[in-house]
Amino acid sequence: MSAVSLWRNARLATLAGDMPWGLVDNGALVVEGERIVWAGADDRIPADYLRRASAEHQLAGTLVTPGLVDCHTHLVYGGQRAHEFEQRLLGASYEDIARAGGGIRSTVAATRSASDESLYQSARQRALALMAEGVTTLEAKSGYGLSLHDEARCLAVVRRLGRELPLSTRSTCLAAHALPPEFEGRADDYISAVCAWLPELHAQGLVDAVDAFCERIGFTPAQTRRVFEAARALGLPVKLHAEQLSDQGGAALAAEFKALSCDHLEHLSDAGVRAMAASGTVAVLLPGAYYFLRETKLPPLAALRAAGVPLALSTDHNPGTSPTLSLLLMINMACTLFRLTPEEAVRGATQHGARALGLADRGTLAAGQRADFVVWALDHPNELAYWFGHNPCRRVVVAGEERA
Ligand code: DI6
Ligand code: FE
Repeated sequence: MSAVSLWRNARLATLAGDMPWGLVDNGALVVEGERIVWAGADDRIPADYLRRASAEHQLAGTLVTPGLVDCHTHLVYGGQRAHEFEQRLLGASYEDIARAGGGIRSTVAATRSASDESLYQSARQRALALMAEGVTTLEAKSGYGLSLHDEARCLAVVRRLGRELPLSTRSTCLAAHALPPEFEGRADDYISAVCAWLPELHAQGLVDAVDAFCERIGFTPAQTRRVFEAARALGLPVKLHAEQLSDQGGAALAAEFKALSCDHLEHLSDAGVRAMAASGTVAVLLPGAYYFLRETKLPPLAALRAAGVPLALSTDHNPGTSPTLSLLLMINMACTLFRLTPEEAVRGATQHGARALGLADRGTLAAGQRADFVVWALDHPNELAYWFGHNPCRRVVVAGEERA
């Protein structure tokens, strides 16, 4: 039997059940091994657990939430693109810069020339920054290698982060992110290559899901479909960068493949909303990219809510359009920019973020869930959305173990 530990007298935002926040004042968690085995009112902890507990943490009314889930990042890359930010301030658009050979391609060159170790170390520093604010599950995509060898190197970095840090990671193959220079003018051939790489990358144990950038400056719906068919043949779930800069009908296509999520969605149509609702696909909102590109078209939030599409929230950390390392800031921005309620935003960065990764074992505080949770120097969970540029994270537990 594993050791039992008690976390007592907390204000629990369980996000479980139907009550606002799933709030339990003067609550307790019982942890055994990697799991929460009991959650509820402190004065109702079963006697057996009280007897068996080998550790007891008194929290004096402070807030405990599920660990944060950052479900969409491009964490692994070489270099940075601060100079493009300057060019945009002088009037160039993101699409202008991409068409002129900058943008994603400049990061591809920097990534290809970086050593495995430097790719790992830079991604590790970024992961540590996210973790310092309570992130316990992190998704990271490839997409800056764009060759079999370099995509494998980037995905291997994601696996190594999960092995070496107190964090769970999910790796997504986004080889269909941009056209590499050696395939200039031959996008269909590049997609054929990507479809041939997927079984290889999967055989190396490097892939949990497959993503694509379906956009005017990315790949067409027909090309995206070919990538999804290759994923389906391997039994891998799909996700999609859909309708970020224009409506390509990507969300409906992704829904046809029962995608875990469609991400960005500023230009999503009503038909796209309906398709996502019917397939149970999560909408991942990325206010960092919206803010940094100074977009003005909001994702269709009222329609997504009305259709019952779960709303997740993520940093989209990447060097071009969202160089943020703060999921807490995204919670605040989801409220200020997208008008989410604080509760919607926090659920988006926990419960629904987990769902966007196909992970049913986390994102709420309930018996049977992984013991991933955060103790905050806050009284109420609505403060997670209220303070910004401030980190109230005090203690983090991952799979039952407190981080040093
Ligand atoms: N959408 C984005 O916002 C990022 N990728 C994508 O498909 C941008 C990536 C970059 O500019 O490096
Ligand atoms: Fe992205």
